[in-house]
Amino acid sequence: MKILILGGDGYLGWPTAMHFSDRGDNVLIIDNFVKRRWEMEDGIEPFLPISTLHNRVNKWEELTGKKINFEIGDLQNHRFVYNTISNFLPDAIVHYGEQPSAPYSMQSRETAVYTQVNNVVGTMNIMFAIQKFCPQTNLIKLGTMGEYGTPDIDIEEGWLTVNHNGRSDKVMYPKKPNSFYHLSKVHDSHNLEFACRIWGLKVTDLNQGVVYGINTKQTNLDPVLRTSFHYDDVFGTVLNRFLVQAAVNMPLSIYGKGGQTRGFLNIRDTIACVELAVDNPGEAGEFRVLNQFTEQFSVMDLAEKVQKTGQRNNMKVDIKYLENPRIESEDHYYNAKHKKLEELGLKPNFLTDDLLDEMFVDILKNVERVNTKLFDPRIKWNQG
Ligand code: USQ
Repeated sequence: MKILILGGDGYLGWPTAMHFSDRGDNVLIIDNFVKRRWEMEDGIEPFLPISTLHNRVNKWEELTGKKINFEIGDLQNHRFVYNTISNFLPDAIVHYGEQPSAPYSMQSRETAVYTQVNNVVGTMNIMFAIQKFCPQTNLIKLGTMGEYGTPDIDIEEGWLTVNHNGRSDKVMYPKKPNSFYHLSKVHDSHNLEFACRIWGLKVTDLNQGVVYGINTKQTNLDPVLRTSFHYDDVFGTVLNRFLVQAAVNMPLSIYGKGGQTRGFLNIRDTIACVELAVDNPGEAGEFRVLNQFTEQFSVMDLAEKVQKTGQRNNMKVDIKYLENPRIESEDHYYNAKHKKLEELGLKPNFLTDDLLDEMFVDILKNVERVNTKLFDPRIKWNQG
């Protein structure tokens, strides 16, 4: 298959590109390296140094004999998007090419507007290019579980049947997200659902939970192939941050009461889910939504798991309750459905003690790389 990976230089995009190349697909990456620029803006570095994309694809070819091609360009530039898609005519497009951080989007008016313009316009350019040049293409769009927020009722997979005044209809599940970033994905979902209805596009929206993990089968092959693992306050996700904090004997930074509950998944399962969506496309005209996570935990559950991981490795781990920099519920009902990917064949990698130990030991090996100044949350939701 011809597979186009948007955002193929990123934390998830690069391992996904190698995975499809490994199984023999013809992979083309698009990236504009802007994530590397955002890191510089906020004085952030990934845990371990990341090679240039040129070096990564060269190393990949040297080790496997397989070629990953890439085009450098911005999805906001529709001419670039049209040229690349009309030349490559992909069978599937995997779209990770967005600004992915809630804190980044909440820094200022500029970063909020930038996040929404970048994410919404990029996705619209892709939609229009598919409609114009390859309407059969299977678009797999990375959405987020955060689109739903934390409603006081069960979360369904994308759609909800509503009975109202004696009549019934299937509507998109109501959205109440917690950041301008999460809102950008809500806007994408609405635009894509409309494109399915009017043009008959084939779109799968993967509403992904919080991803953790450092390695995949392919990133383990060579240090040049590793992916960018973050523990900072802007791009680091909660479990990744806690494991790094524990490794340097710093207290775990629980925001507020720690009752915030989310869906979580291993980076290896991200790739498995995307593969299932590529290999099992939806119908033309169908806006298919799959909730992509394997287990739900509260922040406090994770802190306790990391404390125990420390104990197993002879380290004492403390907890610190910080004033929550975000505006979010800290104690709430949460029950999100996530059956459809398992029905397609997903075999989850659960968060076992062995998996926690493996990540923790990997971090301990390079503990001198950690910049402890990057733990404190600098961005506040109410700063305006
Ligand atoms: N949190 C802490 N302490 C920390 C960091 C985070 O208590 O040191 C809390 C946050 O307040 C929040 C929860 O942990 O309640 C999750 O925060 P996060 O930073 O791990 O994840 P989030 O901002 O929700 O965003 C991440 C990814 C985003 C993806 C989303 C999936 O950055 O790209 O869309 O997870 S989801 O959360 O399901 O919307």
